Amino acid sequence: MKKQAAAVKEGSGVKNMKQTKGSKKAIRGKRERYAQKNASDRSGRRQERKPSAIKAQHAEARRSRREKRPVEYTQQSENSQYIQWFPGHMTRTKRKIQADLKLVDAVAEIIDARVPLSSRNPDLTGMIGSKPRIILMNKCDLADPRATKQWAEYFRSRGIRAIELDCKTGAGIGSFTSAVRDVLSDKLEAWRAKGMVNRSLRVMIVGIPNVGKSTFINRISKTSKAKTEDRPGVTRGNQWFTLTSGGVTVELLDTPGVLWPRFDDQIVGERLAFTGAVKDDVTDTEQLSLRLLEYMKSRPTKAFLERFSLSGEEAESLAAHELLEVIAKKRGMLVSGGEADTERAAVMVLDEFRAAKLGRITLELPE
Ligand SMILES: Nc1nc2c(ncn2[C@@H]2O[C@H](COP(=O)(O)OP(=O)(O)OP(=O)(O)O)[C@@H](O)[C@H]2O)c(=O)[nH]1
Ligand SMILES: [Mg+2]
Repeated sequence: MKKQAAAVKEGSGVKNMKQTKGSKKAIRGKRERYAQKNASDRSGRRQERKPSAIKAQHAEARRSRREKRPVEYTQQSENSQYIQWFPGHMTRTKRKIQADLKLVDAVAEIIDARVPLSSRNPDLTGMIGSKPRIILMNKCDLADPRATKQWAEYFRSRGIRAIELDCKTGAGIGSFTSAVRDVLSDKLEAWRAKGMVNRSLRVMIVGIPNVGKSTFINRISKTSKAKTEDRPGVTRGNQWFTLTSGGVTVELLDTPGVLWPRFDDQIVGERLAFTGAVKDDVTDTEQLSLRLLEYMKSRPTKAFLERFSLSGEEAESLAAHELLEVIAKKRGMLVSGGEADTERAAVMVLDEFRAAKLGRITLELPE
């Protein structure tokens, strides 16, 4: 009886007397948690949580449940593949570019506005060295306009002259000649001092494959002499074009697109395959499209959901391969037996992404 009274006084009650050794440990843990919860602040007062704070916490929990936070697209997944494309003609092109650099006054590097970092060839940067250079951010019509502004600012803040370009409509083309004159201002001054007026400016156009180098040259020189096609590896040799703008003659050297022997970061190779800079034959199109769907699932655009008649929940909850099957069926792409034709659907998903039918998407942002 005395023992019982003592136990009650301690606050652990009769129940405590019946506990086994193991559950005593559990009770100690419970006590510690209780003590922590009621911990005093330095002034010795118990820290009490205000009802408003509790309310806010509950509201936040409700919001996060409702929001369905996007699943992060990760560097690697079971759908990732090793991507590499560096055929022999690219090695020859690199040599030719290096040899022809002495013929030009400046270099215009064309990059893809959807992947402004991944589409910069690190080897070209090394080769060009200190030659005056401008960057032409092409295919802006396919990229997210807000992201393009951020990238333009990114280059500007690094002292690099960058022009936002859309060779489909010609937007931005008008700034090219003045940008070239800007980066060559010292040279132009020196020429003027020597009496060398009316000298033409020579600019080499470089960049990765399929980024729009030849299309840009055709647009600005108002010709269709440079061969263009929607596949990488079209231009096979260096070729000169001439244009006159504002009384200045500019000679442009078109060059074949070059990649580099190994993508250190496989995500770079993947992005270049998404945007069509890497030949489709060297990738597994279905796997590539699954990776693209993994990306789209984590950041679904309105256009993506609408085009494939998907709900946000559907896009989020289905695995990429299930999503591809659903898309194939919704588009009536079936093989005999009524199964989804995922091969055809994969090509269609990539094509629609490349044509910005799934939205104007920029795959990378400045840090
Ligand atoms: N939407 C869009 N498409 C473009 C733009 N510029 C070029 N293209 C398209 O991109 C594709 C490739 O263009 P090309 O000019 O052949 O590219 P390239 O850089 O010369 O390619 P290679 O010679 O293979 O290195 C073509 O289908 C063009 O019509 C642009 O600003 N917007
Ligand atoms: Mg070309």
